[in-house]
Amino acid sequence: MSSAFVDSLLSPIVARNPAEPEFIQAVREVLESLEPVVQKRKEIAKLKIIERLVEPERQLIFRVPWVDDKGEIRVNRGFRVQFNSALGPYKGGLRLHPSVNLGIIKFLGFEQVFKNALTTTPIGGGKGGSDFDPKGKSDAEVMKFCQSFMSELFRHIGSETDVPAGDIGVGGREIGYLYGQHKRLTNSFTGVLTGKGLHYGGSLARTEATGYGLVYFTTRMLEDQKTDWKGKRVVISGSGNVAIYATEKIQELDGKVVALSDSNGYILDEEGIDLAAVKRIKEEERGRIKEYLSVRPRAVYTEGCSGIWTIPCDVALPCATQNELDGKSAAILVKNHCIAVAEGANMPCTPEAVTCFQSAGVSFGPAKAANAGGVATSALEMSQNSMRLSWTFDEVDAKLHGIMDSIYTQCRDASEAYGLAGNLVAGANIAGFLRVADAMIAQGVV
Ligand code: NDP
Ligand code: 2IT
Repeated sequence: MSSAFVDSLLSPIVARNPAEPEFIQAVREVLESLEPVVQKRKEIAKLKIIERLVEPERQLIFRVPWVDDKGEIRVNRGFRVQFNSALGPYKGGLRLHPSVNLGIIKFLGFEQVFKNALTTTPIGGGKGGSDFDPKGKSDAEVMKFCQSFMSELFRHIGSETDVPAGDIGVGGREIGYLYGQHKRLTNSFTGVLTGKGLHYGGSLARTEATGYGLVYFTTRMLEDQKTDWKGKRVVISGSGNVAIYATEKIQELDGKVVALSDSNGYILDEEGIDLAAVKRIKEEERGRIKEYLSVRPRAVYTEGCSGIWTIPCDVALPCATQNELDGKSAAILVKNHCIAVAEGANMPCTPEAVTCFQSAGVSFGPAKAANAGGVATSALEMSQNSMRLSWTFDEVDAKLHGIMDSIYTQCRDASEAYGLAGNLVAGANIAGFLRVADAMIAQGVV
């Protein structure tokens, strides 16, 4: 969808940010939702809110040298993009994956600004990471990388400044190593990272939060169609943190998850996924999803990951990575009578896929709303750290559930208020934008 409004705002952004297709894709999607808002609120154009919002407040790129187990020196590139602090300290994960570059971190940081606003917790948006590939690395190598990465990053972050967390390739182990190095360098024990271990300041339910939150959000989408998870056949891509805990919650709600994947291929288990086996393979052994066949020989493994969307299902939850579900896959899901798609990953559906779902009347939950449970619970971890108190699992889970309900309501109400009822993409973009824009307006030209 192109319009004079989008084109005029986007062309200088494209010119200024060459070779960053994912960043441009994320910006374009938001701009496509904002025309009615800018028409109604004249000060937004006058105060150049959009022009300011698309320019990160600060972008850091740094060398990360480390020594591997063979004594070879390796050099990676580290990033932290501090995108917007209108609502609070920069907040967002660190991604360790060979595909990481500045454009990827900027798209993630940009999305994070709106997502964090939707949580209504006091956090701004940022993102970081490195092109380091944790696959096949020893524990010692991962630790050395994390220590080197933090040896530069520590100058730029702080519990009131910028609070990183996990993302692809960064879980409890990496957060532990990063935290230890930060503590050593600053001589302070502070809530500078979230996703920490429970014995040193982490929050109960943070591990589960993104997956559980995704399911709470999707429950509301299903309720709008007067249905629930009971007996629903569900396909989930990925088999990492988000995919595993989405599966766990769906099984608790009597849905049937039949497929999971990793970057090599996918498994289909018509009996329903044995989650204990997946957790052992993925969380403990750091193995490949293919190994699931040794536990469930009747399951089927297929090489290549995009084929997972050809499996007939009622609900599809892409939980692996950006642009993993394209227009062709979306058309197959529609043909197979899928009724709801919600994004656990960040921007996993291409624009063509989103258009395909929306025009076919498939309920579609966009990432910045549907996967906000992780960062929302990170904000709850920050609160607990500040209070020096720990809430129980049930307390955190109840707050998470309340936040996901509120995000759904905000998206629905904003879409209705701007004449776009049912379009949760527009609703999320508008509701998130207005929160950030109002804070930016109040704070002047900074
Ligand atoms: P993990 O590292 O735990 O798991 C990532 C999963 O996605 C793995 O199964 C991985 O397979 C697969 N994957 C990664 N890259 C690709 C690729 N290029 N092609 C195919 N599969 C791929 O990460 P998370 O579960 O934490 O993150 C998954 C998604 O959710 C990301 O988009 C992330 O940004 C988003 N997200 C995460 C949150 C969190 O709290 N963790 C919060 C909100 C969103 P393999 O092992 O083969 O690489
Ligand atoms: O994409 C995301 O929202 C995350 N990776 C979680 C960020 C966080 O700060 O918990």
